[in-house]
Amino acid sequence: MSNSLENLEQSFQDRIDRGEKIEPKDWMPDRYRKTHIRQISQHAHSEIVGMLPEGNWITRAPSLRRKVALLAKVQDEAGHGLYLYSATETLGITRDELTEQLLAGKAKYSSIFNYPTLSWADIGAIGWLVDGAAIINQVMLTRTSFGPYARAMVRICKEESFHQRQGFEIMLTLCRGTEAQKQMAQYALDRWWWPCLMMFGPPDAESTHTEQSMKWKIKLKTNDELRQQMVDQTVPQAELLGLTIPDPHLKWNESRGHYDFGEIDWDEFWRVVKGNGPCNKERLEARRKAWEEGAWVREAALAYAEKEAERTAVSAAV
Ligand code: BYC
Repeated sequence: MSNSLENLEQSFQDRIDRGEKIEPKDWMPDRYRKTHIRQISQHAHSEIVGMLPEGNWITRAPSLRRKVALLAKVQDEAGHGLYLYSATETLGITRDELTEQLLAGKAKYSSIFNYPTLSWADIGAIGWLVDGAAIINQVMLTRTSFGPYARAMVRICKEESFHQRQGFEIMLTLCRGTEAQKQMAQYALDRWWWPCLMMFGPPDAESTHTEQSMKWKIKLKTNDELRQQMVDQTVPQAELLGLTIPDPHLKWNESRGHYDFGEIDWDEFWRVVKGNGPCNKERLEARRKAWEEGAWVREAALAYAEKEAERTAVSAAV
């Protein structure tokens, strides 16, 4: 490495160590840029693909109130995707390129959205657990070192916190309802619990990016630390609901001050990440269809923008 590049990298690291935010026009190491394009775009794709499992229940929500709340939640996810695509674009890649990467299977999105939503209780479980996990991860990201990402996360976290409450309230209503409703809630917890713990990513020892991302303060906590926080936070909530977490090894550990929990099936996680989960093909197909059917909207918006630019140029010349 040349001396001047070494100096640049050192002063970049010094800025991070001082807690300064990095902005799009600042000098940054190529790997920092690429890591952010990867992570923020994967995050954006997760928000957009994440609309599908819940969207599946909008027409079947059990009441008008539930329908309005679910509709608002799913629209929020679309908004989150848009802020995050915009934050990624500040790093010199276009939204079209990002979408092409997703549709070609080159970019990932969260494993959790490859599971089906089989009953109304799944909508409660997603809000309670999936958004619960998302908040734990994303509160950390409000203090991440890249300015546009950190700022987008502040607003996203506020909305996620409403999402989690609406999910928990659905679960509470079901658990206080009939025996069949409570069973439906339990069955949803049984199916979503382990995939939610997988959302935090592979164990630290197998996480390829954690060490570098911690140095750059992209991540402020490791995958395992956040996963533990999720377990510790959720156990009392499940107790309040009167539901049983499907883990016979779950036990409070006095000396650690945390819950111990059972082994995660990492083979299942990698199967899902590599495209072989229960709904991977269906999810990508839905995105492909939306992209193709939306082509005319993108073309029309572009034509309109060109006309507007011409009009502005003409009136400026007069
Ligand atoms: N699913 O070195 P690691 C939401 C990949 S959306 C799939 O630990 P990193 C919501 C990882 O990409 C929730 N892949 O990676 C929306 C890497 O592969 P590549 C999404 C995963 O990046 C709607 C490899 O495994 N949240 O909140 O340091 C409704 C090694 O992993 C997963 C975000 O995206 C996974 N679960 O840490 C409701 C938050 N985990 O890229 C809710 C932002 C890992 O080298 N992202 N992989 O091919 C992050 O914080 C980090 O990217 C992660 C992973 C903690 C997820």
